[in-house]
Formats: sequence, structure tokens, C-alpha cells
Amino acid sequence: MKLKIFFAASAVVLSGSMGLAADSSDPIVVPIHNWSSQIVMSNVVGKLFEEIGDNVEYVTTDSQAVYESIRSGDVTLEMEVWEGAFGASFRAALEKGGIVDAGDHNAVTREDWWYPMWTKEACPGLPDWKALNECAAVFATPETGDKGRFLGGPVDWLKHDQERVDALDLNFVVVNAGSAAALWAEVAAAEADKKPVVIFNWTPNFVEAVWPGEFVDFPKWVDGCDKNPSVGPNPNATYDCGNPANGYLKKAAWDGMKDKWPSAYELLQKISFTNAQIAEMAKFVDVDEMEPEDAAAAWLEANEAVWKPWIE
Ligand code: TMO
Repeated sequence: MKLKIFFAASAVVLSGSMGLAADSSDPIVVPIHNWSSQIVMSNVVGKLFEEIGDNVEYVTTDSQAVYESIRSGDVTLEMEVWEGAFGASFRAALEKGGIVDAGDHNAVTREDWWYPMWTKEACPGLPDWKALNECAAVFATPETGDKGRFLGGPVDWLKHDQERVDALDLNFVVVNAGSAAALWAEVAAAEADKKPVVIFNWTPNFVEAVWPGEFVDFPKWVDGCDKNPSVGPNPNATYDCGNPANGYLKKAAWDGMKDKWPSAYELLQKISFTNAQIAEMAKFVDVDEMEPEDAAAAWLEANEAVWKPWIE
């Protein structure tokens, strides 16, 4: 207790000399979503905020609605703004105000239709999307008739697979998996007899170390493809393009964070994870079956050299 008071007092003196007020003792509200790297990373960052003396509360939220929650300050930040899945919600929130771009991670991301490499045996023209379309029948399941099945992620991730199917006239039916785990179970089940499957996947992820595979090459993403029909090969439709192949991964924050928790905000701006670090966070949970909190603790223990400089 005495120690705590001492540190609190010295923190005031220190921050006073830097012209910063001390962070509020109210909890920083950290959102938790439904894929493993985000859960582990959010726990890692929560523990770093605690390391600098702040309080933290975790809330499970929808990964699209979170941008509105950040604008209102109900949620303080977001650690994984993926360009493909959340770029549109993030841009819309930025335009309305109340949310700030807190910088990019080092990681480069891609989220799109993906297949394990054995799928090419049944559809040798891959990764071209036109070849995929000609092979649609080999992806058929009882629920899709003679059309192919695309197994998408949970509905809160990418919102526009059906629009893309319509815009590019794809012979596919979009079926949404209930969880990330259901996507991996599908690939694992297909592996034994090398059944062709096409699912939603992303990088960085643990998947690349377990099942070599490729993303489908759709018409290249161009800004405006989601808004302006004249952008992309179909002049009458939006979403006639793939997701960005070299997407960003950003951090976002409530615009009141820098005044209410100035030290935590400074820390948030410095935090940057690489593709390899993010893939490893996912692997701890999805391959090693660790609890996310344990995975976060293990990551912090093994990576002091990475995070110590951020809190100094
Ligand atoms: C947002 N996600 C990484 C699941 O595509």
C-alpha cells in the first residue's frame, strides 16, 4: 500500500514535469471480439496499462458496432482495426467524429476468400477468380445444390460477400460460420481426403503455419469499390473487387482518451505488432489451446525486450 502511494506521488511529480496530468483511475474499457489474436493482443495491452498503474475493464462487443461505442466513449480503444473487414465502419466513424486513428501496427494484412493448397488439384486455374467460378461445382455441398459453397466468417466480420457474389456473378452460395473455430474445423475435416474448400481466412494468422494455402485473386481493390459502381469491372455494381491485398492494421481510440488517460494514450500510440507476433498470439490459443489471459501472460514474459521500451 505504502509503495503504491509512493509510486502514485512520484508519477504525479514525473508527469507534472512533462506537462501531463496523471491518468484517471476510471477503468480503460478494452473491447474483446471473436478471433484469437484480437483477444490475446487486447489482454497483452490491458496488462501493459496495468503495468503503468491504470485500471482496465474488458467488454465483449460486436466488432463492427464497436466503432460507434468508441465514438461515445463507452469503449476506450480498439487494438485491431483490419482494413478489409472494418475499414468502412472505421472511416464512417471518423467522419462523424469522436474517434481518432492511434497509428498503424507494423503488420500488413489481407482478409479474403482462401483455400488450402490441395484444393488446386481439383481446380488448377486457381488463384484466378474466374477459374474458381468455372470450378464452382467441386465446392458444392448438399445445402448449396450445384453451386459452390463459400464458407464465410461470423456475420459481424466482412459484410459484403453476398454483394460480391452478385456483382461478379459468382456461382457460389455464401454460408456464414458461427465462429472462427468452425472455419478451422472445416479445413481440418477436408484435409483427410483432400476435399476442395474455399473459406474466409486472413493473414497474419496461425493458419499459414499449419495449412499452406492461397487467397483467391479477385479484381484488385481500388478505393471507392465499395461506394462507386463505376469503380471495378462491373460498371453497375459495388463490391466487384477483392479486399485490399496489402491492408493496414490500425489502432483506434476515443478522442477523449488522450486527456483522461494521457500516459496510456502515449503508450497506445507506441504499440506496434508485427505479422509474426500476431500469428503467434493466434497460435497460442488456436493450436496450443491456451486460455487468452494465459497466452497474454506468456507473450509478455517472452517479449520483455519488445514492450519494455514502450512503457519507459
Ligand atoms: C477481422 N478478421 C481478422 C477476423 O478478419
